[in-house]
Amino acid sequence: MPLFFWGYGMSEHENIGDSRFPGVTRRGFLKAGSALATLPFVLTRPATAADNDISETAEATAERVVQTCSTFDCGGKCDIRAHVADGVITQITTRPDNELDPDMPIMRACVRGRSYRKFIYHPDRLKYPMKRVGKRGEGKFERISWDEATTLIASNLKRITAQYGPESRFVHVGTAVSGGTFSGDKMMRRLLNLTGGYLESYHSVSMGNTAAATPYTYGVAASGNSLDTLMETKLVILWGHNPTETIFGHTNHYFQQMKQNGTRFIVVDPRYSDTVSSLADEWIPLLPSTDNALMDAMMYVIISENLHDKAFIERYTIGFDEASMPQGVPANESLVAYLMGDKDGVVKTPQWAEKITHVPAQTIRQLARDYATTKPAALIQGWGPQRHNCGERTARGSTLLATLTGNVGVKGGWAAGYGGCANRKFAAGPEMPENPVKESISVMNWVQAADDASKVTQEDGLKGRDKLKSNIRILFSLAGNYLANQNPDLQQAVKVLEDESKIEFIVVSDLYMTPSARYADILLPETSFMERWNIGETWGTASYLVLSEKLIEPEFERRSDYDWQREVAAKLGIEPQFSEGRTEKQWIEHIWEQTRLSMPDEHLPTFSELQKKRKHLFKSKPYVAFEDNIRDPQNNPFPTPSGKIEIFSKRLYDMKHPEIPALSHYVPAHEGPEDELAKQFPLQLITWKGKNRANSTQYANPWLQEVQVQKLWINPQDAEKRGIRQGDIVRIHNLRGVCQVPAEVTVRIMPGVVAMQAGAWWQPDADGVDHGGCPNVLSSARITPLAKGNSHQTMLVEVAKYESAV
Ligand SMILES: Nc1nc2c(c(=O)[nH]1)N[C@H]1C(S)=C(S)[C@@H](COP(=O)(O)OP(=O)(O)OC[C@H]3O[C@@H](n4cnc5c(=O)[nH]c(N)nc54)[C@H](O)[C@@H]3O)O[C@H]1N2
Ligand SMILES: Nc1nc2c(c(=O)[nH]1)N[C@H]1C(S)=C(S)[C@@H](COP(=O)(O)OP(=O)(O)OC[C@H]3O[C@@H](n4cnc5c(=O)[nH]c(N)nc54)[C@H](O)[C@@H]3O)O[C@H]1N2
Ligand code: SF4
Ligand SMILES: [Mo]
Repeated sequence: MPLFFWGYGMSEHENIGDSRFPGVTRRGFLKAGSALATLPFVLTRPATAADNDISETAEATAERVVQTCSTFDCGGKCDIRAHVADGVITQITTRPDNELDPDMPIMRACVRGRSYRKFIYHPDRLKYPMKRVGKRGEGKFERISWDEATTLIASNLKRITAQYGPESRFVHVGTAVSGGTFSGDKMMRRLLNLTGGYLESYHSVSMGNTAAATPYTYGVAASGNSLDTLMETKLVILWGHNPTETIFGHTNHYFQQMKQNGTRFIVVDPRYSDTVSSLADEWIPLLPSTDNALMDAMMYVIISENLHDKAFIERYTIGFDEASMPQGVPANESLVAYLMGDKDGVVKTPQWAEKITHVPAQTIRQLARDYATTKPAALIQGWGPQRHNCGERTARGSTLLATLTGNVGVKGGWAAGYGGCANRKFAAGPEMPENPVKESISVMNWVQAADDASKVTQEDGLKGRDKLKSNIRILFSLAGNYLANQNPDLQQAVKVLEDESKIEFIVVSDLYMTPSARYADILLPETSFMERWNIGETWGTASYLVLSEKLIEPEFERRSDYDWQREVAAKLGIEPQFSEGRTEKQWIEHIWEQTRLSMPDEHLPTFSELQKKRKHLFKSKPYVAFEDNIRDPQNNPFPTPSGKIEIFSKRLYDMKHPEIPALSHYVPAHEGPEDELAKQFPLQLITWKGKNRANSTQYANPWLQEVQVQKLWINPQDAEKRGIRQGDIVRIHNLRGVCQVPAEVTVRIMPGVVAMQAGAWWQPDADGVDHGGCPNVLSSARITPLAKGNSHQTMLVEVAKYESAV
């Protein structure tokens, strides 16, 4: 059994959701946190109805088996079958093997889906609304009534808006409900827009760097095909992509078939991921953040061996060589000039790249040849490589490779860049009144905007104004753990959160007492997706909608965000405009009807038909991004300034920023292997999204804790140098923080790199040492230069043995 710190070491009897909560002090909690070995807090839960033998329950009552889905941001919208009897979920299964549905990709429940029941029925779930009684962050709360909670929210909204203006109101990242079309997070924005607006934020921490960079090549971001077009593809290069764990719509449905059909898969990743073990014919590890050096050398090989697609380049692109450069650019700025070292004297050979990436020159040469000579071939980049401070360059670099080899706009190829499919269809959402506040910040600016808004500049990401009008004074974090867990550089964030004179009022809704929930002033116990109505939407390249039905009644005083928001709206005198008289279910029916009307050709079922059918698959023809632009460029120019694919981007060139080169070529990353800081902190730490949680959601699910324990992956060479053996407790540190976890000494990670799964809960002891293995104690809040986005993955650390394995 893995060690398990449920709710910071509180036993279930001390469940913080209960008014009997004894007020575990920070000191008490910290002691509990460091008393790991004494094991007083391992979860032992008496059996409840939900744990009953399933077959017995099913026999005893008329069991209903309902296809449904979670609305998590987990990459999938799988075929979940909830077994419901007597108002209780008794079992979760998935599409049975004998149920044939030729139209629907097979989406079997992953291990997280199989564990939903434990997530929903766990005794540590929050039960009652609570208000903070200790210092902010201390974790002391007391139970209050819903009337008091909504009165406090309404009165603070009024007071803070009157004092600081609507610009002081902020709704935070909260992705646990973003897989559904309706959420408390969206409805909060609606409520705020009806009462003066709020400070909007932009940038997706998931793939915002890619989304910002891709249009500089193609004019638009979405550049993925539907995956059915890849069935004949002979070679797929998965570049920092791990869909065996991250799911990505119905990717695995197709990849598994392709594998059986003989498609060759190569994976470029510093880690031997589950995708490498399940799909790859070849694994190419490279040092994190050096992807562009590998790409540059591949382009050098392709061009110097005359393997590039000359006709394609000539017809559709600018910037390849000096003859195809835009006006007003001096000599030696083209791709060929860069690769041949015409300006800097450095020829971008495989030997050059080997030193930077640690990929052997011969492997680079072979990879380049394989990619350029297999027609068509698909280079598909995941989002791990772009969650770096060089992420925009990495994302655009892969588009140049796709272009050189003529893999853009062709069936079986892939344009790289942002791989979301442009013909994907969405459900409508709740109607959103216009936000009267016109300025917006990058999500990366929120700590600064809370600390001292006068310091947030346009260079940092401020839009619509040259200065913010107000600090963030009231913050809603609904279904997120982005105050003190998933956000980078936790220590600087919590310093601002702990200062109660900065953000004056923080409302959090969650199912659990997460590290972020501890910073709430008002903490609200939301219903789970099984206790609400919704419509689930797929990711990226998949395209279908699934009804997420309310299957069970909420227990205790749990309420959906929408439900309490109606009460707040009433106290602000705007309930009729806010709700338009609809219950949650009526909103879902309304949204479904709007979706149906907006796509008459799709023949969507009516809502009552949907309740029987459960899902709707959009039957689109196979879709290849940019096919029209390639077939008939005269009439369908690329939406770039030149109308062509821009290998060289004059728009980037004109920014005159050393980290935004016009060719998106290799530039050493801050805190990459070439940084001076590497002398002090010689290991690169990366994180990955593992199979047993969706970000931090379900972190504390005991079934999922058994699947995988939070550990630091370290190569035997690096471990040996530090006297670290399998299972030893190690401390990972840099100037921002210290984490303490067991070591997994494994060749699954390359030398020079260590890795930890993202999403573990932050559990600091009295000295601030994190015992949870939350990598954001160590990650950096540095903003990417073009997107003004996140770089969670770029960090240098040192690792030291702390205790021997027992
Ligand atoms: N099981 C599971 N699935 C999930 C999620 C989850 O938490 N758990 N989260 C969902 C969410 S919100 C998102 S945004 C997506 C994210 O999906 P991704 O961003 O694609 O997932 P990651 O695991 O962060 O990164 C993918 C791979 O990139 C590798 N990598 C890291 N740095 C580099 C680098 O510098 N170069 C290269 N070549 N590779 C690198 C990592 O080792 C990892 O194997 O996944 C979704 N799916
Ligand atoms: N180090 C590192 N950090 C990362 C990343 C990384 O790769 N590495 N990835 C980043 C990415 S891509 C993302 S998307 C973010 C995700 O960061 P967040 O958006 O904060 O997502 P979660 O961590 O899943 O937190 C969601 C919270 O919502 C709660 N929840 C679940 N269901 C419900 C519900 O129905 N109602 C309510 N009210 N709450 C609910 C869960 O218990 C959980 O505490 O993390 C980012 N952080
Ligand atoms: S957690 Fe996500 S990927 Fe797993 S079964 Fe549920 S919907 Fe599918
Ligand atoms: Mo994400």
